[in-house]
Parts: sequence; C-alpha cells; structure tokens
Amino acid sequence: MLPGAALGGTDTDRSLVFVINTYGRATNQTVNEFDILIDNNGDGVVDFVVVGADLGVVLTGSFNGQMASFTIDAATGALIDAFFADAPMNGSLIELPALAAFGRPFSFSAPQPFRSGRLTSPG
Ligand SMILES: [Ca+2]
Repeated sequence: MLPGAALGGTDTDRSLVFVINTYGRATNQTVNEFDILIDNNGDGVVDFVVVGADLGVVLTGSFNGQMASFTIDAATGALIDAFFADAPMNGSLIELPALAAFGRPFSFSAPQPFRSGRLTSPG
C-alpha cells in the first residue's frame, strides 16, 4: 500500500496494486480479462470490481495489446477510475493499480480477524 499520490489520488487515499500470477506464461495477457471482486463493507455483496482488460477493447472495441486496470462500481456499472497496468509480454504476472477509496472518502480500520471457511461466489 502506497500513499494515494502514487496513483494521482489525494494524500488521504491509498494506492493499491493487485498482483495476479497466472502460473503460466502468456504472449500477451490482454487476451484474458481478470476481475477482482471487492466487498469493502463486509456484507457479502460486491461493491467494486477491479478489472484487468485490454485498453483498446474497452475504449474503442479493438485490441491494442495494452493492459489497463479499470475500477467499476458494481451497483451502477459506472467507471470510477482507470490506470495503465503492468503485464509484461511472455510473462505470468499482471499488476492492477487501484485507489483504495474507490471514489469515496478513504477510511481505514484495523483488519478483521481471519475467518476460515470455504470461499463462495458473491453472486
Ligand atoms: Ca459490500
């Protein structure tokens, strides 16, 4: 976690980078889409989705081979933020930046105790 300014956010925000390891190389990771579902209030309902996808497909409908990170409000579908993402050619890592406040005033509380159990689909 970095200061919000690292990604162009405010000093009160925090910059996050979600790292995905596919454990297998891809010539270009933009042929896939990577979705990180975020429940930021712990109610079991997804609030935001950080999406790793081809920048060109999202903006123009045509692949350009450049990975980007899009933060989307799950309730409205609104695009909140977008960043260039790092996904080296012939690699297995994708780094998706996002601001922790997700367009809202940032607040931070102590981490909740780890809850064991099976992960379930949010939908
Ligand atoms: Ca939620």
